Amino acid sequence: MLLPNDDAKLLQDDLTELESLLKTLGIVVVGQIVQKRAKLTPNCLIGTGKVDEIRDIARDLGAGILVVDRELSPPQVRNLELMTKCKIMDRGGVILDIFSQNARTTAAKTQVEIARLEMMLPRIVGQWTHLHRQGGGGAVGRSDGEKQIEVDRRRARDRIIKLKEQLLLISRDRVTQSKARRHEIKVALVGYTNSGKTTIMNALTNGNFLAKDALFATLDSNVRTIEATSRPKMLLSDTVGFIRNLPHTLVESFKSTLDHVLEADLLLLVVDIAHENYQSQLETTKGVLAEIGASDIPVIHVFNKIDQVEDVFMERILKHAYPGSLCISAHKTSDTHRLREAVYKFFEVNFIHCKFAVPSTDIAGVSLVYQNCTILSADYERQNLVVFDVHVTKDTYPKLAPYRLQTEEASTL
Ligand SMILES: Nc1nc2c(ncn2[C@@H]2O[C@H](COP(=O)(O)OP(=O)(O)OP(=O)(O)O)[C@@H](O)[C@H]2O)c(=O)[nH]1
Ligand SMILES: [Mg+2]
Repeated sequence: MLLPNDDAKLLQDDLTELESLLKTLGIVVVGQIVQKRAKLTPNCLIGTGKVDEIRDIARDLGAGILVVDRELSPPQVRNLELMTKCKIMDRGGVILDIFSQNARTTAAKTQVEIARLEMMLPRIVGQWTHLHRQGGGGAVGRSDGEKQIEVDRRRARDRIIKLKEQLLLISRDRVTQSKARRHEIKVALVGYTNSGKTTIMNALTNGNFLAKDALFATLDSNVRTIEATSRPKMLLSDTVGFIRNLPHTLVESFKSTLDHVLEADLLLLVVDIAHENYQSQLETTKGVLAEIGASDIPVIHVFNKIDQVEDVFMERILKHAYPGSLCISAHKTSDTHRLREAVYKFFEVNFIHCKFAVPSTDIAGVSLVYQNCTILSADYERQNLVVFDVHVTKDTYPKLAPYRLQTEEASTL
C-alpha cells in the first residue's frame, strides 16, 4: 500500500524483507501487488475493487494466503478473509509465527505464547462483535455472544497471568545467576537479525551456538566467557535480533530476555554491512535499544561481513563516520582477534581498577559503590570499614574519588 507521503523504495525494501520472513516460514511467494491510494479504507485497508482483483489473481495463481505488510485490525482480517477466500496474515503475525517456530527453551516458548495471546485478545472481541452485527438474534443472541466474549477473554487473561508467573520464576533463576556474575564485566551483542551476532559470539567464546542464514535463528540469550588467559573475566551475551516494525507485544514479552542487554557495560552493535539497507537496519536497532531503555550504554559499532563488500572505500568512510568502529569479517580469525582486542582496550581505557574504603555506617556511600562499580571483591570483615576492589568508569570515578584508598594505605590494610 503506497500512500501519498510514502517512500516507494522503502516500501519495496519492506516487501523484500517480508518475502525473506515468509521464506523462513517455508511459504513461497507467488505474486506481489502494490496499490497506490490517497488514504487507507477502514473496511479492508484496500479498496473493494482492488480486493476483487486480488481474489481473482490469488485464485489464478493458486495462492492460499494473502499477506499484508501493514498492521490489520480484527475486522479488517475478517473482511479480507471473506472477500478473498484466502487466509490473511499481517507482518506482526508472520514474525510471531517465526518466533513460535524457532522457540526452543521454556523461556522463549512462554514469551511467544504470551505475545500470541496478547495479540489475540482484541480479536476475540472482534469475532463476537461480528456475530452481533450479522445475526442480531438467531442461534447466538446478543447476551449469549457477550457472555462468550467474557468467557473467552477471561480464559486468555488467566492464561497470560499464569504464563507471566512462570516467566517470573524462570527469570528469578536468571537473576540469581546474574548476581553470581556481578563481579564480571559484561558485554552484549545486539543488532538486526541475521547480522552475524551468533557467528561473532562463537568466534569470541569458542562457542557452538546455532548461526545460520535465517531470520531469528537466535531467540534466547546465551552467555559465555570471552576466551582469555590473564585478563579480568569478561562475559559475552548473544540475544534475539531486531527487525523493523517488530510487534510491540513481542518486544514487551521478550523484555526479560533482553535484560542481558540492559545489564551490559558495553554493547557490540553488529551491522551487516553487505546488506543494502544497513543504514536503516542500524537505525532500527538504535530505536529498539531506546525502547528498552538501553540508549545510555556505551557502544562499539561492529560492521560485519566486510568480506562481501566490493567498495574499497567503505571501511575508511565508516571509520570516519563512526569513530571507534570496526569493520570485520566474523569468518576471519585475525578480524575477530582485532575485535577482542578492541573490547579489552575499551575497558582498559574507560575503566579504572582501584580500591574504595567506605565507612560501614555510610549507607549512601556503600550503595553508590554498588550502583556504579563492577565489584571484584567486597571485604566486610574490617572494623568500621567496607573495602571494595572495583572497576569503575572514568565518568563515575569523581563521585567516588573521596573513598579511594591510596596504594600505601591499601598495603597496610
Ligand atoms: N560472508 C559472511 N557471512 C557471515 C559473516 N558473519 C556471519 N555470516 C553469515 O550470516 C548468517 C547469519 O549469521 P548469524 O550469526 O546466525 O546471525 P545473527 O545475527 O545471530 O542472526 P539471528 O540470530 O537470526 O538474528 C550466517 O549464514 C553466517 O554464516 C561474515 O562476516 N561474512
Ligand atoms: Mg543469532
